Amino acid sequence: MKDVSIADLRNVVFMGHNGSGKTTLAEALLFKLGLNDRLGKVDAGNGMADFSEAERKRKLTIHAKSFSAGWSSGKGNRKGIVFFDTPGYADFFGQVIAAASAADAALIVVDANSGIQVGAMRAWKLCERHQIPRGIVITGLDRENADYEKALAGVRTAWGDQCVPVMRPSSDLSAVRFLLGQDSEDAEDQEVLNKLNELAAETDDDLIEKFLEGASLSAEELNTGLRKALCGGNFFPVFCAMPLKDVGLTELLEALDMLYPSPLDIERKDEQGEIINPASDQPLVGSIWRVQSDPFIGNLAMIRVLAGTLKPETEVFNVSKNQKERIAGLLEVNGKKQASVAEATAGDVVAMTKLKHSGLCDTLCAPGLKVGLPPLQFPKPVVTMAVTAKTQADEDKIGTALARLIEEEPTLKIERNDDTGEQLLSGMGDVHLDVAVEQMRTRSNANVLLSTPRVSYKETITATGEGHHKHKKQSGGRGQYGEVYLRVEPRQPEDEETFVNAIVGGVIPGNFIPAVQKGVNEGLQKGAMAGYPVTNVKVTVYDGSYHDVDSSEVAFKIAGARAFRDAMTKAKPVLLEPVMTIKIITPEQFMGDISGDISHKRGHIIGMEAEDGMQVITAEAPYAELHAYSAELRSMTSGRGQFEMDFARYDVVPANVAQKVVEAAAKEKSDDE
Ligand SMILES: Nc1nc2c(ncn2[C@@H]2O[C@H](COP(=O)(O)OP(=O)(O)OP(=O)(O)O)[C@@H](O)[C@H]2O)c(=O)[nH]1
Ligand SMILES: [Mg+2]
Repeated sequence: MKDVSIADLRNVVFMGHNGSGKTTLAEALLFKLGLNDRLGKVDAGNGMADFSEAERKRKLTIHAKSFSAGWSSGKGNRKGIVFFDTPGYADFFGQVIAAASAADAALIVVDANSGIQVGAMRAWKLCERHQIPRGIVITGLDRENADYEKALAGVRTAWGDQCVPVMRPSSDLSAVRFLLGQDSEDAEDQEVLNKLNELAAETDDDLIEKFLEGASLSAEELNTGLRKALCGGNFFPVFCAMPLKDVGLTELLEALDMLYPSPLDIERKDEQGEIINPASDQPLVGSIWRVQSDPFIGNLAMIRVLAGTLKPETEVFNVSKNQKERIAGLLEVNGKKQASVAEATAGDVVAMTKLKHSGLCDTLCAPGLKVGLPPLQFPKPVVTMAVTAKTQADEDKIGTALARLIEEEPTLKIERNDDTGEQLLSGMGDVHLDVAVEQMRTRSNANVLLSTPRVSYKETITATGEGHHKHKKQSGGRGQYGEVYLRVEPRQPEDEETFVNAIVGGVIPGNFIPAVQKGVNEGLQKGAMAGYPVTNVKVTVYDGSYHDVDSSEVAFKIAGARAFRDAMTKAKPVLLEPVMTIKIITPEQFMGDISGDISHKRGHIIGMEAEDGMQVITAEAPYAELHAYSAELRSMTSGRGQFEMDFARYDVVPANVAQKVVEAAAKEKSDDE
């Protein structure tokens, strides 16, 4: 950052529950830091952070964004801060994961009215998993029914007494006090300061001796020690602020400067476990954490610089794509505001324009260097919908529009189901998919609809069946004649062919056999029960007859198709459905409801085990019953349960359920006619 040395830069990601006040805090800081000339409000839709149409309409954050600003504390060097506002809504957690990968530390926003909610717990877990140093800020002290002490107690109960309140609100809520570096006679303050001394001392053998001897640490020792403790995950400062009233913001900036790590304090390693030296004179390493489409300049690739110096109009190496890449311009992006920058160093987040080959999560390096970074793990999509075009013109646009969405969103997936012919879009929840479709509409003018995907049922048989058809028409002119006898039976593993020609003595001449097979194939593609593809069947043609003049390929094809249909109906056909393996992670208290619901869904539990204080349930259930599972599990567990599902196998559909599917297919067919 311009005029700011790396040691004076702080790079912090805001995380927390939906509606806890992250964007409100971000807006207040933007105003405080002079990036905005007024205080933007989420509810008024006039902020710099939630600026997209979709965000303003819903009054929530959908995309993670970074902001960069320099500031002066009045004493010492100029300081810099990069902060990320992230979504709290569970559907957009992929954005949080990406932003967290680009930050050095996290600030978990807890609202003083609601206390810790599931979104904050999810954020905490993410930080734990990635060893991200973190603190907590309790905001919303001015909200109705806000209770700072209760919120603080909740934080300490959930995350331990290493969560230390380094700030306190005054009793009339007109100010907050940052305890460090201040003298206080207050007993509670003394207790906190003593704890801070202890935590700092514990990071160093000499200091711990000093501490045990009763000597107090110097300000310098305390700072260094606390920052070390924070980086080591042994100290989580608790701050407080009232962003809407401009209370606590300066104190928060100063506290982050004092306690939070600079990019030089974070030991980042590459895939080989080698430490990446962040200094600006080292070779460049950076990673693209977000791709944002800009209506005027095309895609902006947001890079977090980890080491070295990035400059415009230079060549770099994209390690992930194994390809050279040319950087055109470098921009500092703050909401809609963009400004060119001359260079970026460790800790900075800037946007690169006009990249040809690079995309989300790619690693860029100095030419000649091949540093690989550990790949990010994103959750698998849990909701799938079919995407259909309203018109043919829309149809043509869909492919490109979908491909662009996928480039930007790590947790969206597209896939074509060859069995049903549907284009499927999967994401983390209904809102996620709605937003995606909205984006397609506004950006590409593609008018698309989402619908419940069809279940790819299949048909098969459970017995052997014999079928016969004689196709004979002799009304004037040349007639048609072909007769086929065939047998269907469940295919065995050792069967090599689906279609076996067992005709002897030429009762069906060899040149008509391919026509018979064509007829059979038609029947295999559209089964006799409900028109679904037929699987696991072996067909043997063993008898028939022909006519010297009237037999034709068409006649034998018709005879083949009808004989096959006849045989299928006699072979005890059944419907098959996809069955999924589901892995559900939930607090223990919801286990009963979840397992009851699974059996209600024709599923069953395969296993249960405890992991990290949560229960992990493995179950199987038919895909047809799981379409709304994401929303159902959320409501069953107040948002605390999560799940993943994978295709397991095809299973026979019970007769009563199959009958409904057959009826629905028949109805659809008659509607079509
Ligand atoms: N009184 C008061 N209201 C607040 C405060 N912080 C946030 N709010 C209100 O709470 C609501 C949600 O605030 P946001 O800042 O959008 O919350 P968020 O954490 O960004 O929410 P998501 O982006 O959806 O995760 C808005 O109506 C804010 O005006 C606060 O400190 N005091
Ligand atoms: Mg927000």
